Amino acid sequence: MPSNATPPDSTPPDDTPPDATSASGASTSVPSTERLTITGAEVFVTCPGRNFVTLRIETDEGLYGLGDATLNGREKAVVSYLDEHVIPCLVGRDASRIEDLWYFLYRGAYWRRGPVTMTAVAAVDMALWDLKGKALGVPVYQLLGGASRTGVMAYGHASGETVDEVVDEVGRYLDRGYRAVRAQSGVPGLPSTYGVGRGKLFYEPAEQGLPSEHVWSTSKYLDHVPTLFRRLRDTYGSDVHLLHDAHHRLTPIQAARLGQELEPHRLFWLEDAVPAENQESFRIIRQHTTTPLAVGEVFNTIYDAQTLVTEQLIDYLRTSLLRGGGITHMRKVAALAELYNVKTGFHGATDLSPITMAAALHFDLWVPNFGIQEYMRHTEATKEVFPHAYSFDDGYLHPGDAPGLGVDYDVEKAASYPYERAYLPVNRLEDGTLFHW
Ligand code: GCO
Ligand code: MG
Repeated sequence: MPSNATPPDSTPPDDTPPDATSASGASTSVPSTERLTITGAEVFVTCPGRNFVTLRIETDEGLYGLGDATLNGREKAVVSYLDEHVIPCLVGRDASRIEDLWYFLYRGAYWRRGPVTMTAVAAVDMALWDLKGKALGVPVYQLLGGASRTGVMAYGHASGETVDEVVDEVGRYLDRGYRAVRAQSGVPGLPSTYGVGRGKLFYEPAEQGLPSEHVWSTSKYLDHVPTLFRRLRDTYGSDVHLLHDAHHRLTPIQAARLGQELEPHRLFWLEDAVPAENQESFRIIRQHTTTPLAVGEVFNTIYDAQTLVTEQLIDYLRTSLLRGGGITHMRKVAALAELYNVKTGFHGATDLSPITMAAALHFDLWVPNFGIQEYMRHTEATKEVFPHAYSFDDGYLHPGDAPGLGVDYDVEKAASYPYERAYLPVNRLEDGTLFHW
């Protein structure tokens, strides 16, 4: 398009729906379903304990929508993608055409998929759903089809250096009403390992400065994990849902062995047993164990999960709205998964901002094949920057009934927490070989 041309939908199209008042014949306060023209958009970065990237899309009606654009350890890549390549194309377009804009950004880029692109697409998509909810005066879960349940079951993170510490920590989660807890412990003989938190209630793996290096031994880990879950079942019985994350560190046959050894302890799921670039590896695991399998927090599109879902190789799909292109794409992924008895289990680590958490909770409350929602609490400073309507009560989350996503962004407070470079750690085997983190 020549630079002086207007975007194709910048003038009211011929098929503009009649306004709600004249269509119904009533003189009402029915909210507008008409065109919402995007007048501008801004990207904000803040670090209230960790970095978050936020997209705010403004419209001619004075309404704005918010989207999360945080990609842990690669934040500035998404900022630049949005500022340089997405926002200039949004101005003048109709914010109410969510599906059309999704395809404009996905197909229109030619270079599809990948975490940077899909995080940016997700940020726009969340902001557009937020805007549509605000324009119509309803919470987003009502736009999706309404509530399918009264609350969203959440799991928290219990961790500790030793089994005793983890057992105590799981107890603290149960005291707070949680029905489901993920348990991770230090491994004897290893100085540090994935998932062992530095703070209570939240675990923040990214560290300021350049990437730290950890040491890993799969054999030490495999020998240790069954002990942890035996102790947890002995202590708390069979009612609590227990989860575990292997963080992509096993081979299929190692995962098969771990799954078998954990069967007596009846996990809710074993997560990220193997790196899932190769979806076929799950066939091997599946042939050997009935321990339920979850994967997908690093997936970006339906194609990353296609074999896993259609061959029923997994039980839960972890792809969050933030990585999977927003609500528009993930509802298609969830619909495919439903056909094959695969449930959702959205990633909900602290590196997803409260905007993603809010969007996830609207989706979770509606989606028929909901499984569970990960919930790591954000710091108090983060909650001040992102005031939100969602709440936790007795093990369940609820998105609240504010119009749109029900989350805001306090620009002034955010500005007092400037960006700080941070990276996720890397992992090496005991002989120095670079491994999966
Ligand atoms: C989880 C994840 C996280 C990731 C983190 C990376 O299951 O919550 O594995 O802990 O490591 O989101 O940024
Ligand atoms: Mg994980």
